Amino acid sequence: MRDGILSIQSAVAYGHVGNSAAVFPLQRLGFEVWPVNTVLFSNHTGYGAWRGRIVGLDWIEEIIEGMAERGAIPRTRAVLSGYLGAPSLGEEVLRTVARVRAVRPDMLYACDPVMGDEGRGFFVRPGIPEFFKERAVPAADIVTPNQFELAWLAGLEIRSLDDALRAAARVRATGPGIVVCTSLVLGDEEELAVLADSAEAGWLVRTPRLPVSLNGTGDAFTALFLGHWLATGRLEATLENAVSAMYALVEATHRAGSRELELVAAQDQLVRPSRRFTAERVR
Ligand code: PXL
Repeated sequence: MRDGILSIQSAVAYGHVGNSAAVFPLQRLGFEVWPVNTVLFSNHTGYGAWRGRIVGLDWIEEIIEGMAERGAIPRTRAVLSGYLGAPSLGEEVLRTVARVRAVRPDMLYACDPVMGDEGRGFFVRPGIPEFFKERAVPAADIVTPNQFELAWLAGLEIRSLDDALRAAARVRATGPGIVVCTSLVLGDEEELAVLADSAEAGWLVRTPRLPVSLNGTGDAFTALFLGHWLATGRLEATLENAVSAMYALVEATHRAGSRELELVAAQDQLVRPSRRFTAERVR
């Protein structure tokens, strides 16, 4: 088997969030993915009702230990994490990252610091925001906060592109080489911007803002960004590819009137999006 991406996230049977939104796009891009599921729910929590259970930490540890016994640790090229139910699960993710990094210093940890968003504020358990800021983000290579999360991580208000660049630089100074702000609204309410910032340069892509509210978009985006970064190693191309694929996916979902990301129906768009958005250099 090829080297893989270890993706530690929720799973749902019906619909697409967490690993159920991240695994298929990575596979469709040609990556071997090793999902470790942290919850097994019927559906995402956006429905207001769901059934299923949280996977206990000891069970997750067992799965990772069993993978280690199969030799998976030195063959892990990246670890991907998203929504975390509890800081103790986060610590297990970081133990795993440290274990891989010790034998494979070129590994990448892509961390989506899921904490909240602009309209709703924080929606995670107490201790999770502090865990991300103090523990996970400094250990990560790539972080993908939305505007609300970036502002909180940096301790800055974000009202302009300059604010976002300042915030991204401040977060980069704590550890991660790449900070991606996934949902910037800069003046024009009809437009959504995505910023990818590294020590070398900052790139911005703007797309129309579609009138939808979907669960799992952040999970799919971080997966696509990680995949394209692993494939190209070029920030500009990675941002353009990930945003173009994501736009096509959300557009297809909107057109279908679906409440769940149309990952399967729009799978060719993940690889070859029909509309390409180009990045402008902003730093
Ligand atoms: O998209 C983040 C996410 C992760 N896990 C579960 C969710 C959601 C979003 O709805 O319901 C279980």
